[in-house]
Amino acid sequence: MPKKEQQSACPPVTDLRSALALLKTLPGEYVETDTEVDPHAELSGVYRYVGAGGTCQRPTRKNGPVMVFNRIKGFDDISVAIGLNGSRKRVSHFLNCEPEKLGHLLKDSVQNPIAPVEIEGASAVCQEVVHLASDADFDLRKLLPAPTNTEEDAGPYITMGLCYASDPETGESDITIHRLCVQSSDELSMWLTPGRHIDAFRMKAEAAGKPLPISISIGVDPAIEIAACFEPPTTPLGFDELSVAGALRGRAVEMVKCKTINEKAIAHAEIVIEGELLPNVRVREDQNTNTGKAMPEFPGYTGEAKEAIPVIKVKAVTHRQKPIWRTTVGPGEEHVNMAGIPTEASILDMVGRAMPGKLLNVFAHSAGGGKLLAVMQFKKSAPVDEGRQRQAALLAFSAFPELKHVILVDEDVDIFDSDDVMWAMQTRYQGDVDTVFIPGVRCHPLDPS
Ligand SMILES: [Mn+2]
Repeated sequence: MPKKEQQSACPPVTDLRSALALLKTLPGEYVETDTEVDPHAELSGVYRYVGAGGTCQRPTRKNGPVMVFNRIKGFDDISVAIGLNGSRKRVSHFLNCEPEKLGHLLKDSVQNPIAPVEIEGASAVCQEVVHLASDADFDLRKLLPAPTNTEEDAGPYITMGLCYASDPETGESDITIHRLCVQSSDELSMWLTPGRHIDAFRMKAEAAGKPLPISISIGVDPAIEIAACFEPPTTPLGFDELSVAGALRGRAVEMVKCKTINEKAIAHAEIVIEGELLPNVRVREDQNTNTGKAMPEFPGYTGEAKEAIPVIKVKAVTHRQKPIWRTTVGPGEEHVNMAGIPTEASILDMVGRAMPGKLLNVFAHSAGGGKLLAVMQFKKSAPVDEGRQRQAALLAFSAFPELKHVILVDEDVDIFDSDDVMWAMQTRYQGDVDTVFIPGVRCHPLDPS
Protein backbone atom coordinates (compact mmCIF):
# COMPACT_ATOMS: atom_id res chain seq x y z
CA MET A 1 0.00 0.00 0.00
CA PRO A 2 1.23 3.54 -0.73
CA LYS A 3 0.80 4.49 2.91
CA LYS A 4 3.49 2.05 4.02
CA GLU A 5 6.00 3.33 1.46
CA GLN A 6 5.32 6.84 2.67
CA GLN A 7 6.04 5.76 6.23
CA SER A 8 9.45 4.40 5.35
CA ALA A 9 10.27 7.48 3.27
CA CYS A 10 9.42 9.91 6.08
CA PRO A 11 10.98 10.05 9.49
CA PRO A 12 8.45 9.61 12.31
CA VAL A 13 6.80 12.70 13.79
CA THR A 14 8.45 13.52 17.10
CA ASP A 15 8.11 17.30 17.31
CA LEU A 16 6.84 20.31 15.37
CA ARG A 17 9.76 20.30 12.91
CA SER A 18 9.34 16.64 11.93
CA ALA A 19 5.58 17.24 11.55
CA LEU A 20 6.28 20.09 9.14
CA ALA A 21 8.83 17.91 7.30
CA LEU A 22 6.15 15.25 6.82
CA LEU A 23 3.67 17.83 5.47
CA LYS A 24 6.20 19.00 2.90
CA THR A 25 6.08 15.52 1.34
CA LEU A 26 2.27 15.67 0.91
CA PRO A 27 0.82 17.53 -2.06
CA GLY A 28 -1.21 20.64 -1.21
CA GLU A 29 -0.80 20.44 2.57
CA TYR A 30 1.96 23.00 3.15
CA VAL A 31 2.57 26.62 2.15
CA GLU A 32 5.57 28.67 3.27
CA THR A 33 6.08 32.36 2.59
CA ASP A 34 8.95 34.84 2.94
CA THR A 35 6.58 37.78 2.47
CA GLU A 36 6.60 39.81 5.67
CA VAL A 37 3.42 39.60 7.70
CA ASP A 38 2.26 41.65 10.69
CA PRO A 39 1.24 39.57 13.72
CA HIS A 40 -1.15 42.41 14.53
CA ALA A 41 -4.45 41.71 12.73
CA GLU A 42 -2.82 40.44 9.53
CA LEU A 43 -1.34 36.96 10.01
CA SER A 44 -4.57 35.36 11.22
CA GLY A 45 -6.52 37.16 8.50
CA VAL A 46 -4.29 35.70 5.79
CA TYR A 47 -4.72 32.23 7.25
CA ARG A 48 -8.47 32.70 7.47
CA TYR A 49 -8.57 33.13 3.69
CA VAL A 50 -6.02 30.48 2.80
CA GLY A 51 -6.48 27.73 5.31
CA ALA A 52 -9.00 27.87 8.09
CA GLY A 53 -12.25 26.19 6.95
CA GLY A 54 -14.64 24.95 9.62
CA THR A 55 -16.57 27.58 11.57
CA CYS A 56 -14.43 30.41 10.17
CA GLN A 57 -16.35 33.11 8.31
CA ARG A 58 -16.35 32.00 4.72
CA PRO A 59 -14.67 33.33 1.75
CA THR A 60 -14.28 29.66 0.94
CA ARG A 61 -15.36 26.32 2.27
CA LYS A 62 -12.17 24.51 1.51
CA ASN A 63 -9.75 23.35 4.15
CA GLY A 64 -6.52 24.90 3.02
CA PRO A 65 -2.92 24.09 3.79
CA VAL A 66 -0.77 24.68 6.83
CA MET A 67 0.94 28.05 6.58
CA VAL A 68 4.42 28.94 7.76
CA PHE A 69 5.33 32.63 7.82
CA ASN A 70 9.10 33.09 7.77
CA ARG A 71 9.21 36.86 8.17
CA ILE A 72 7.28 38.39 11.04
CA LYS A 73 7.14 42.17 11.28
CA GLY A 74 9.09 43.34 14.33
CA PHE A 75 10.76 39.98 15.01
CA ASP A 76 14.00 38.34 13.91
CA ASP A 77 14.89 34.66 13.63
CA ILE A 78 11.43 33.38 14.44
CA SER A 79 8.75 31.97 12.15
CA VAL A 80 5.08 31.23 12.77
CA ALA A 81 3.22 28.01 11.91
CA ILE A 82 -0.57 27.84 11.81
CA GLY A 83 -3.11 25.15 10.97
CA LEU A 84 -1.22 21.87 11.43
CA ASN A 85 -4.32 20.11 12.74
CA GLY A 86 -6.55 22.03 10.32
CA SER A 87 -7.64 19.01 8.32
CA ARG A 88 -8.64 15.54 9.42
CA LYS A 89 -6.47 14.12 6.68
CA ARG A 90 -3.37 15.87 8.05
CA VAL A 91 -4.11 14.61 11.55
CA SER A 92 -4.47 11.12 10.12
CA HIS A 93 -0.97 11.45 8.61
CA PHE A 94 0.48 12.70 11.90
CA LEU A 95 -1.05 9.80 13.80
CA ASN A 96 -0.68 7.19 11.03
CA CYS A 97 -4.38 6.24 11.13
CA GLU A 98 -7.29 6.38 8.72
CA PRO A 99 -9.29 9.64 9.15
CA GLU A 100 -12.50 7.77 10.04
CA LYS A 101 -10.75 5.74 12.75
CA LEU A 102 -9.10 8.61 14.65
CA GLY A 103 -11.73 8.62 17.42
CA HIS A 104 -11.15 4.90 17.95
CA LEU A 105 -7.36 5.38 18.04
CA LEU A 106 -7.70 8.12 20.67
CA LYS A 107 -10.05 5.96 22.75
CA ASP A 108 -7.53 3.09 22.70
CA SER A 109 -4.76 5.50 23.69
CA VAL A 110 -6.66 6.75 26.75
CA GLN A 111 -7.12 3.14 27.80
CA ASN A 112 -3.38 2.36 27.47
CA PRO A 113 -1.59 5.48 28.75
CA ILE A 114 2.21 5.87 28.83
CA ALA A 115 3.32 8.36 31.49
CA PRO A 116 5.79 11.13 30.58
CA VAL A 117 9.44 10.87 31.69
CA GLU A 118 11.99 13.47 32.74
CA ILE A 119 15.26 14.00 30.87
CA GLU A 120 18.39 15.99 31.70
CA GLY A 121 18.26 19.71 30.95
CA ALA A 122 21.40 19.56 28.83
CA SER A 123 19.61 17.44 26.20
CA ALA A 124 16.41 19.50 26.13
CA VAL A 125 16.32 21.58 22.95
CA CYS A 126 13.65 23.88 24.42
CA GLN A 127 16.33 25.39 26.67
CA GLU A 128 18.96 26.16 24.01
CA VAL A 129 18.35 29.89 24.58
CA VAL A 130 17.25 31.34 27.94
CA HIS A 131 15.74 34.78 28.63
CA LEU A 132 15.18 35.61 32.29
CA ALA A 133 12.49 38.06 33.34
CA SER A 134 15.08 39.61 35.66
CA ASP A 135 17.08 40.74 32.59
CA ALA A 136 16.77 44.50 32.11
CA ASP A 137 15.43 44.31 28.55
CA PHE A 138 13.01 41.39 29.06
CA ASP A 139 9.71 42.07 27.29
CA LEU A 140 7.29 39.34 26.22
CA ARG A 141 5.89 41.64 23.56
CA LYS A 142 9.31 41.81 21.87
CA LEU A 143 10.20 38.15 22.38
CA LEU A 144 6.97 36.43 21.29
CA PRO A 145 5.18 37.06 17.98
CA ALA A 146 1.79 36.20 19.52
CA PRO A 147 -0.79 37.35 16.97
CA THR A 148 -3.51 39.85 17.71
CA ASN A 149 -6.14 38.13 15.60
CA THR A 150 -8.40 41.11 14.86
CA GLU A 151 -8.18 44.88 15.43
CA GLU A 152 -10.64 44.73 18.32
CA ASP A 153 -8.97 41.87 20.21
CA ALA A 154 -7.93 42.48 23.81
CA GLY A 155 -4.28 41.98 22.85
CA PRO A 156 -1.80 39.46 21.49
CA TYR A 157 -3.02 35.93 22.24
CA ILE A 158 -1.15 32.71 22.88
CA THR A 159 -3.66 30.28 21.37
CA MET A 160 -1.54 27.12 21.25
CA GLY A 161 0.12 27.25 24.66
CA LEU A 162 0.20 23.85 26.32
CA CYS A 163 -0.24 24.80 29.95
CA TYR A 164 1.22 22.30 32.41
CA ALA A 165 0.74 22.51 36.17
CA SER A 166 0.51 20.18 39.14
CA ASP A 167 -1.79 19.64 42.09
CA PRO A 168 -0.10 21.29 45.12
CA GLU A 169 -1.34 18.45 47.34
CA THR A 170 -1.04 15.27 45.27
CA GLY A 171 1.62 16.31 42.72
CA GLU A 172 -0.56 14.99 39.89
CA SER A 173 -0.25 17.01 36.68
CA ASP A 174 -2.54 18.25 33.93
CA ILE A 175 -2.01 19.63 30.45
CA THR A 176 -4.57 21.85 28.73
CA ILE A 177 -4.62 24.59 26.11
CA HIS A 178 -5.99 27.84 27.58
CA ARG A 179 -6.67 31.34 26.29
CA LEU A 180 -3.65 33.46 27.27
CA CYS A 181 -3.38 37.18 26.55
CA VAL A 182 -0.11 39.12 26.78
CA GLN A 183 -0.89 41.96 29.21
CA SER A 184 2.51 43.56 29.88
CA SER A 185 6.26 42.95 29.59
CA ASP A 186 6.04 40.02 32.02
CA GLU A 187 2.37 39.22 32.60
CA LEU A 188 -0.23 37.04 30.91
CA SER A 189 -3.91 36.78 31.68
CA MET A 190 -5.35 33.28 31.69
CA TRP A 191 -8.99 32.40 31.10
CA LEU A 192 -9.91 29.03 32.56
CA THR A 193 -13.34 27.71 31.65
CA PRO A 194 -15.05 26.71 34.92
CA GLY A 195 -14.21 23.14 35.95
CA ARG A 196 -10.85 22.91 34.21
CA HIS A 197 -8.27 20.91 36.13
CA ILE A 198 -5.51 23.51 36.26
CA ASP A 199 -8.09 25.86 37.79
CA ALA A 200 -8.67 23.29 40.54
CA PHE A 201 -4.90 23.26 41.24
CA ARG A 202 -4.81 27.07 41.11
CA MET A 203 -7.65 27.36 43.64
CA LYS A 204 -5.87 24.97 46.03
CA ALA A 205 -2.68 27.04 45.80
CA GLU A 206 -4.62 30.27 46.21
CA ALA A 207 -6.42 28.96 49.31
CA ALA A 208 -2.96 28.34 50.81
CA GLY A 209 -1.88 31.85 49.76
CA LYS A 210 0.69 30.47 47.32
CA PRO A 211 1.43 30.94 43.61
CA LEU A 212 1.01 27.95 41.28
CA PRO A 213 4.01 27.23 39.02
CA ILE A 214 2.97 26.77 35.39
CA SER A 215 4.87 26.04 32.21
CA ILE A 216 3.55 26.91 28.76
CA SER A 217 5.07 24.84 25.95
CA ILE A 218 4.52 26.12 22.41
CA GLY A 219 5.32 24.30 19.17
CA VAL A 220 5.19 20.57 19.89
CA ASP A 221 4.33 17.19 18.34
CA PRO A 222 0.69 17.49 17.13
CA ALA A 223 -0.12 14.28 19.05
CA ILE A 224 0.37 16.29 22.25
CA GLU A 225 -1.81 19.16 21.02
CA ILE A 226 -4.68 16.76 20.41
CA ALA A 227 -4.21 14.66 23.56
CA ALA A 228 -4.24 17.84 25.66
CA CYS A 229 -7.82 18.51 24.53
CA PHE A 230 -9.31 15.57 26.46
CA GLU A 231 -11.62 16.54 29.26
CA PRO A 232 -13.35 14.77 32.14
CA PRO A 233 -14.87 12.30 32.70
CA THR A 234 -12.63 10.57 30.11
CA THR A 235 -9.52 12.09 31.70
CA PRO A 236 -10.53 12.82 35.32
CA LEU A 237 -8.76 15.19 37.72
CA GLY A 238 -5.23 13.89 38.22
CA PHE A 239 -5.00 12.16 34.81
CA ASP A 240 -2.02 13.59 32.93
CA GLU A 241 -3.16 13.88 29.30
CA LEU A 242 0.49 13.70 28.21
CA SER A 243 0.18 9.96 28.86
CA VAL A 244 -2.36 9.80 26.01
CA ALA A 245 0.22 11.41 23.72
CA GLY A 246 2.72 8.82 24.98
CA ALA A 247 0.31 6.05 24.01
CA LEU A 248 -0.27 7.57 20.57
CA ARG A 249 3.48 7.46 19.90
CA GLY A 250 4.24 4.26 21.84
CA ARG A 251 6.90 6.33 23.59
CA ALA A 252 6.80 8.52 26.71
CA VAL A 253 6.73 12.29 26.22
CA GLU A 254 10.05 13.71 27.46
CA MET A 255 9.87 16.51 29.99
CA VAL A 256 12.57 18.77 31.40
CA LYS A 257 12.80 20.71 34.67
CA CYS A 258 12.08 24.40 34.19
CA LYS A 259 14.88 26.89 34.85
CA THR A 260 13.07 29.21 37.24
CA ILE A 261 10.04 27.36 38.65
CA ASN A 262 9.32 24.00 40.25
CA GLU A 263 7.55 22.51 37.22
CA LYS A 264 8.39 20.64 34.05
CA ALA A 265 7.97 21.56 30.38
CA ILE A 266 7.92 19.60 27.12
CA ALA A 267 11.59 19.07 26.24
CA HIS A 268 11.19 19.26 22.46
CA ALA A 269 9.00 22.40 22.51
CA GLU A 270 10.04 25.29 20.30
CA ILE A 271 9.36 27.83 23.06
CA VAL A 272 8.58 27.55 26.78
CA ILE A 273 7.19 30.27 29.02
CA GLU A 274 7.84 29.70 32.73
CA GLY A 275 5.69 31.51 35.27
CA GLU A 276 3.46 31.50 38.31
CA LEU A 277 -0.29 31.93 38.61
CA LEU A 278 -0.49 34.58 41.32
CA PRO A 279 -2.86 34.12 44.28
CA ASN A 280 -5.61 36.72 44.75
CA VAL A 281 -4.64 38.76 41.68
CA ARG A 282 -7.14 39.36 38.89
CA VAL A 283 -7.00 41.49 35.79
CA ARG A 284 -9.56 42.74 33.27
CA GLU A 285 -8.75 40.92 30.06
CA ASP A 286 -9.11 44.00 27.83
CA GLN A 287 -7.40 46.46 30.20
CA ASN A 288 -5.08 47.62 27.40
CA THR A 289 -7.70 48.07 24.68
CA ASN A 290 -11.09 48.57 26.40
CA THR A 291 -12.88 46.97 23.46
CA GLY A 292 -14.96 44.56 25.50
CA LYS A 293 -13.77 41.81 23.16
CA ALA A 294 -11.30 38.99 23.75
CA MET A 295 -10.61 37.14 20.48
CA PRO A 296 -12.50 35.08 17.87
CA GLU A 297 -13.58 31.83 19.51
CA PHE A 298 -14.41 28.36 18.22
CA PRO A 299 -18.19 28.76 17.77
CA GLY A 300 -17.44 31.39 15.08
CA TYR A 301 -18.11 34.46 17.27
CA THR A 302 -15.76 36.82 19.06
CA GLY A 303 -15.53 35.99 22.75
CA GLU A 304 -16.23 38.71 25.33
CA ALA A 305 -13.36 40.04 27.39
CA LYS A 306 -13.58 38.74 30.96
CA GLU A 307 -13.89 41.21 33.83
CA ALA A 308 -11.50 39.58 36.27
CA ILE A 309 -9.27 36.62 35.42
CA PRO A 310 -6.07 35.14 36.89
CA VAL A 311 -2.61 36.47 36.08
CA ILE A 312 0.59 34.59 35.28
CA LYS A 313 3.77 36.38 36.33
CA VAL A 314 6.38 35.24 33.83
CA LYS A 315 9.83 34.28 35.15
CA ALA A 316 11.56 33.17 31.96
CA VAL A 317 11.19 32.33 28.29
CA THR A 318 13.35 29.54 26.89
CA HIS A 319 13.49 28.39 23.27
CA ARG A 320 15.23 26.46 20.53
CA GLN A 321 17.58 28.21 18.12
CA LYS A 322 15.46 29.96 15.44
CA PRO A 323 12.22 28.87 17.06
CA ILE A 324 8.88 28.35 15.36
CA TRP A 325 5.92 30.00 17.07
CA ARG A 326 2.69 28.02 16.84
CA THR A 327 -0.72 29.65 16.68
CA THR A 328 -4.29 28.96 15.58
CA VAL A 329 -7.55 30.83 15.10
CA GLY A 330 -10.48 29.90 17.34
CA PRO A 331 -13.00 29.41 14.54
CA GLY A 332 -11.86 26.87 11.97
CA GLU A 333 -11.07 23.29 11.23
CA GLU A 334 -8.00 23.21 13.48
CA HIS A 335 -10.14 23.65 16.59
CA VAL A 336 -12.68 21.19 15.18
CA ASN A 337 -10.08 18.42 15.04
CA MET A 338 -8.30 19.20 18.30
CA ALA A 339 -11.51 19.38 20.32
CA GLY A 340 -13.55 17.00 18.21
CA ILE A 341 -11.44 13.88 17.92
CA PRO A 342 -11.12 13.58 21.73
CA THR A 343 -14.88 14.21 21.91
CA GLU A 344 -15.43 11.30 19.54
CA ALA A 345 -13.10 9.11 21.62
CA SER A 346 -14.95 10.02 24.83
CA ILE A 347 -18.34 9.13 23.33
CA LEU A 348 -17.05 5.89 21.78
CA ASP A 349 -15.52 4.94 25.12
CA MET A 350 -18.59 5.53 27.26
CA VAL A 351 -21.20 4.11 24.87
CA GLY A 352 -18.90 1.19 24.04
CA ARG A 353 -18.73 0.22 27.69
CA ALA A 354 -22.49 0.48 28.17
CA MET A 355 -23.56 -1.24 24.94
CA PRO A 356 -20.63 -2.92 23.19
CA GLY A 357 -20.71 -3.07 19.39
CA LYS A 358 -23.75 -0.82 18.99
CA LEU A 359 -22.09 2.54 18.33
CA LEU A 360 -20.12 2.08 15.13
CA ASN A 361 -18.66 5.56 14.87
CA VAL A 362 -19.02 9.23 15.86
CA PHE A 363 -18.16 12.50 14.12
CA ALA A 364 -17.82 15.67 16.19
CA HIS A 365 -19.04 17.84 13.34
CA SER A 366 -17.26 20.97 12.09
CA ALA A 367 -20.40 23.09 12.50
CA GLY A 368 -20.14 22.71 16.27
CA GLY A 369 -16.42 23.38 16.42
CA GLY A 370 -15.87 19.78 17.49
CA LYS A 371 -17.76 20.34 20.74
CA LEU A 372 -21.42 21.21 20.19
CA LEU A 373 -22.62 18.65 17.63
CA ALA A 374 -22.04 14.90 17.34
CA VAL A 375 -23.30 12.65 14.55
CA MET A 376 -23.59 9.11 15.91
CA GLN A 377 -23.84 5.99 13.77
CA PHE A 378 -25.81 3.38 15.67
CA LYS A 379 -26.33 -0.24 14.67
CA LYS A 380 -29.79 -1.64 15.34
CA SER A 381 -29.58 -5.42 14.84
CA ALA A 382 -33.04 -6.43 16.07
CA PRO A 383 -36.45 -4.74 16.64
CA VAL A 384 -35.73 -4.69 20.40
CA ASP A 385 -32.82 -2.34 19.71
CA GLU A 386 -35.26 0.44 18.84
CA GLY A 387 -34.87 3.10 21.52
CA ARG A 388 -31.41 2.04 22.57
CA GLN A 389 -29.96 4.61 20.16
CA ARG A 390 -31.56 7.23 22.39
CA GLN A 391 -29.84 5.76 25.43
CA ALA A 392 -26.60 6.02 23.47
CA ALA A 393 -27.29 9.71 22.86
CA LEU A 394 -27.92 10.28 26.58
CA LEU A 395 -24.61 8.58 27.34
CA ALA A 396 -22.90 10.88 24.84
CA PHE A 397 -24.14 13.91 26.77
CA SER A 398 -22.59 12.45 29.93
CA ALA A 399 -19.39 11.49 28.13
CA PHE A 400 -18.85 15.08 27.00
CA PRO A 401 -20.61 17.79 29.02
CA GLU A 402 -20.10 20.51 26.38
CA LEU A 403 -22.11 18.60 23.78
CA LYS A 404 -25.34 20.33 22.71
CA HIS A 405 -26.84 18.36 19.80
CA VAL A 406 -26.74 14.73 18.73
CA ILE A 407 -27.90 13.45 15.36
CA LEU A 408 -28.46 9.67 15.29
CA VAL A 409 -28.13 7.85 11.98
CA ASP A 410 -28.15 4.26 10.78
CA GLU A 411 -25.15 2.26 9.69
CA ASP A 412 -25.66 2.99 5.97
CA VAL A 413 -25.18 6.77 6.44
CA ASP A 414 -21.71 8.29 5.97
CA ILE A 415 -21.40 10.41 9.11
CA PHE A 416 -18.47 12.39 7.65
CA ASP A 417 -20.56 13.50 4.65
CA SER A 418 -22.95 16.28 5.67
CA ASP A 419 -25.00 15.79 2.52
CA ASP A 420 -25.57 12.16 3.46
CA VAL A 421 -26.57 13.13 7.02
CA MET A 422 -28.96 15.78 5.70
CA TRP A 423 -30.42 13.22 3.27
CA ALA A 424 -31.11 10.86 6.18
CA MET A 425 -32.84 13.71 8.02
CA GLN A 426 -35.03 14.54 5.01
CA THR A 427 -36.07 10.97 4.35
CA ARG A 428 -36.13 9.18 7.73
CA TYR A 429 -36.83 11.85 10.30
CA GLN A 430 -40.09 13.49 11.49
CA GLY A 431 -39.16 16.49 13.62
CA ASP A 432 -42.30 16.54 15.78
CA VAL A 433 -42.05 12.90 16.83
CA ASP A 434 -38.37 12.03 16.49
CA THR A 435 -36.80 14.98 18.34
CA VAL A 436 -36.06 14.61 22.03
CA PHE A 437 -35.44 17.77 24.06
CA ILE A 438 -33.59 17.86 27.37
CA PRO A 439 -34.58 21.15 29.00
CA GLY A 440 -32.37 23.48 31.02
CA VAL A 441 -29.01 21.79 30.45
CA ARG A 442 -25.88 23.93 30.49
CA CYS A 443 -23.52 23.45 27.58
CA HIS A 444 -20.36 25.42 26.74
CA PRO A 445 -20.00 28.97 28.15
CA LEU A 446 -19.01 30.21 24.68
CA ASP A 447 -22.27 29.02 23.06
CA PRO A 448 -23.76 32.37 22.02
CA SER A 449 -27.36 31.08 22.21
MN1 LIG B 1 -7.43 17.19 32.62
